[in-house]
Amino acid sequence: MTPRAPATGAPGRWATPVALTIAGSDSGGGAGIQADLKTFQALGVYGASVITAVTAQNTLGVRAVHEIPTDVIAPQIDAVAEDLGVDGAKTGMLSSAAIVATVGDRVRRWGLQRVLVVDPVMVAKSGDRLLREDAVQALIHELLPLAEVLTPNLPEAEVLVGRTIGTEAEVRRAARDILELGPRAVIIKGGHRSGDAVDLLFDGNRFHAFSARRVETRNTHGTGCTFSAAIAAGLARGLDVVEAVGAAKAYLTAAIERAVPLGHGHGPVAHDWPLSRAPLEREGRA
Ligand code: PXL
Repeated sequence: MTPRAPATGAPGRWATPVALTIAGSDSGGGAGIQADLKTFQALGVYGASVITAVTAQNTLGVRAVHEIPTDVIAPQIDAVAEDLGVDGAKTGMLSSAAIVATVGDRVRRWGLQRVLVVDPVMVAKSGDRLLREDAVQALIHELLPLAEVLTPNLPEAEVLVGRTIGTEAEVRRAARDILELGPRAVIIKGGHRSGDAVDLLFDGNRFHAFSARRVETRNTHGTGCTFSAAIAAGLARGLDVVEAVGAAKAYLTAAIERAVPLGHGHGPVAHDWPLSRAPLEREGRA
């Protein structure tokens, strides 16, 4: 089929901006595609989804992974871009080098670079691998240069720069080095460090620190997915990167604070808090 007009960056085309997630399915509903769609809904953008892999998973871990064939991934992206258009997008679990290459090809074909958030997902909270070892170089060379914003956590940033990162100065040096790999901005997340959760954004000119009080909780499954989806939602609404990251941080922090126990492992965050005050009211805290 011949594609119709390329479809990005046309705010106002529909009454609701369209955000697209290209990611893996989490049957437990707390991470991946499911977290992304809940985040899009909560933040008032229309959510579309391209599934790259199906995981059999709950709050305790991943039991099985089925990669979707690339000849079913590319048409999913084409179908959404051609008809709905894409005002903001994110990538999450990409699993293999072939999937990374397919997604990179489609991002270029549809000109999604200016609205693309790349979450360099490598390992799940449970420790299970979500990106094959031999796909890391593909991610670095084929997808990072296409990203408007890259959102590594500390272990992912360490893989990208090939050394350990401990001090604040090392985080800043890593951000500079990661920008050399091609993304227009990088935000190194502070969730894996101690003390306040400080995320550091570098856009080539300035550093911006986004700080939130650390919430002591087990319910952190899907936080990375939720954060990158919230940034994509902000870009879809026409926010610039600094505004989108600030809004995403506020949304995620409140969602972590409002999480209620669900499952026997790392529970999900409360994606729906802007739509429902129920969790706080149940606890008599609202
Ligand atoms: O948070 C990374 C991630 C991404 N995608 C899927 C996941 C997870 C973490 O569990 O399950 C499908």
